[in-house]
Amino acid sequence: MPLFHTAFETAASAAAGIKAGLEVLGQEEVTVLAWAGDGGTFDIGLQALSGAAERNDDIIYVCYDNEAYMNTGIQRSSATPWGAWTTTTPTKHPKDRPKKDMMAIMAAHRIPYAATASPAYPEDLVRKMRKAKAVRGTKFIHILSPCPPGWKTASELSIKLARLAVQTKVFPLYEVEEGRRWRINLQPQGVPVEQYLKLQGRFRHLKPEDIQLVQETVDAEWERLNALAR
Ligand SMILES: Cc1ncc(C[n+]2csc(CCOP(=O)(O)OP(=O)(O)O)c2C)c(N)n1
Ligand SMILES: [Mg+2]
Repeated sequence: MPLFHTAFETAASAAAGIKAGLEVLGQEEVTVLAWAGDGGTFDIGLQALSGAAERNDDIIYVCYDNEAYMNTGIQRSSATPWGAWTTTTPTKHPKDRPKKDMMAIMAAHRIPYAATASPAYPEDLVRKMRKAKAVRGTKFIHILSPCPPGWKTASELSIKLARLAVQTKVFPLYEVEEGRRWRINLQPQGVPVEQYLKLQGRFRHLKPEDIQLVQETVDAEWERLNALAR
């Protein structure tokens, strides 16, 4: 598969340019996929992604979200959840802002397809990739993936953690068409968020009242999503 490695904030604009070039060459059938981290997507590449989405450039954009700038040593991004430790949000001053709602931002662009996905649910992930490939215009796939050194977790717990993120409603699996039709793809069991948080060293400093606040926020966000999907 031909691959173009570009500056991390330019994933969307580089992909849009490659697609335009292929169209000039008459190779419209080639799928162009951009792969970027949460820092590259939620923060530094947001403007390039917004531009591509507003033009409805025919690309699949995958955000591989591990909730921090991991390659450079675990700095907070706007995808880092409230309460998390990172090297720039030490335990005395953990992150005091919520994770940016990237799916809502993409839905607000009224792109044809946006979806969340998880390595713990590979059939759902593959179905969404196939769907994205079949649709013309900008497609956004948001994948949450644990990072053992950044989350301070054991590698062998990664898939369990990815599954718990879905089953606690921290990261629900859903899709949005044209920014208007919202569909929840899996009904979570509603496992208490504590089960998810307690496995991760980045949340070890949280007090019971902090965990309660996370639970209330997750429940409120889930209600909001359910209302959109009704
Ligand atoms: C313009 C620019 N600024 C800073 C860097 C340094 N840098 C390389 S990777 C990275 C972190 C990227 O974080 P994210 O997009 O979340 O991907 P992750 O490493 O977590 O997979 C940074 C800041 C860079 N490569 N280019
Ligand atoms: Mg990252």
